[in-house]
Amino acid sequence: MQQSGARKNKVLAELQKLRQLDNHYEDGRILCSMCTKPHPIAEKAFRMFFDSNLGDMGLFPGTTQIEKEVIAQLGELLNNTDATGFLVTGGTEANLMALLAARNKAKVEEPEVILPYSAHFSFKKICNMLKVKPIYIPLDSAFRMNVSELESNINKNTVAIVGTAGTAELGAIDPIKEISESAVENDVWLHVDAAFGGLILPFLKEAPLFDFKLRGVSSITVDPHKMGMAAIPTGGILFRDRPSIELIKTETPYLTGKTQFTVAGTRTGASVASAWAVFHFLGREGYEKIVMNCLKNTKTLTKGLEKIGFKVLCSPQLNIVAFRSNDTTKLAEILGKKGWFISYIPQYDCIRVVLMPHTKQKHVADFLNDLS
Ligand code: 0PR
Repeated sequence: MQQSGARKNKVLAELQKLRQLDNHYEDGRILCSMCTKPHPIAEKAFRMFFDSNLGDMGLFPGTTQIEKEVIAQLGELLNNTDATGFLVTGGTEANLMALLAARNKAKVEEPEVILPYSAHFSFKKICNMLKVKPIYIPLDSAFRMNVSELESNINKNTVAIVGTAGTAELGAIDPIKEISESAVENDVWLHVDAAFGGLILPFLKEAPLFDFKLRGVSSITVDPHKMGMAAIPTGGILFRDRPSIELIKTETPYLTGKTQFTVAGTRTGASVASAWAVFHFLGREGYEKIVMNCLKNTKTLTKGLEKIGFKVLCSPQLNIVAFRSNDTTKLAEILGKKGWFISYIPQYDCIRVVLMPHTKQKHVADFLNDLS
């Protein structure tokens, strides 16, 4: 650090220069992200609450109430008005809290978690941190957990089963209904990772069951900073009921809040306010429009790719398209050189494109044009 401070304008100008090195969602070139440009009202709300800290809740009763209201709205969307939970840094922290609760509940010496091969890589970190052994289940031809292999892997050490509603790679939705039946039968915690799909599926006319309507679902990850258009970082974890959060409680006697449940201690209230603002501003109708638009762009891209002759891996259930060519790595390299940010997924030898709200019709047309 330099000895004496610099002038405000100089500091800001230097930051601006560095900011210009970043890529911007508005350019329409970012097709590899599950985050997007937060809604303008999210930015305003974020600024209003930028110094509020949910780590010391008693100091910020207004922000505390906002968090409760956002959780209540998410609970309602996910068919459980009794749900309880928190807004955290993202899907990783949300998944961590769910598995921590499940592990603490089960109290077994050699804990195992059952998850499909398609589970997000955050579970690798989590299993490492929590010392839980991952048991991976193969996928079916639609890249969903092959439930016929589930039962035989459940044993006395199983602390949780994880299903995904919208996988990061292909947007596939595991058969949560069937998984839930197994979870109920075997009395095992079922965590649904709907970090991405959780703010899409409730706005579709026809969607597979994936939420608390299913009796076996104990917890759900749903991230407002993905399709919710809230500020980064805003993840969400919801538990079916109040006793579940007692499993992850830490006493914090000298703080105004007296207890914490989240992994993070100091925790921004700005995220919470940003989610509240977008939820209220858009309402269900606003989200429905955004989701429909993303799905329309998904359809345009899928059709365009097939017309050119690319193989689309599976019919997209969400706004994610995965495709391959004869030489997909080479194609990914060429697209990169042309300035497109796409993901190459080695596991499936495919290119993944996520059609987020910042991707407009024109960008899809430009992308197809370059591909053809
Ligand atoms: N669960 C699922 C199903 C996810 O898709 C993700 C992230 C997570 C959990 C973890 O969430 P956090 O990253 O919020 O902790 N999915 C994206 C991915 O890994 C995250 C992402 C976002 C990647 C923006 C790139 C990017 O530019 O693909």
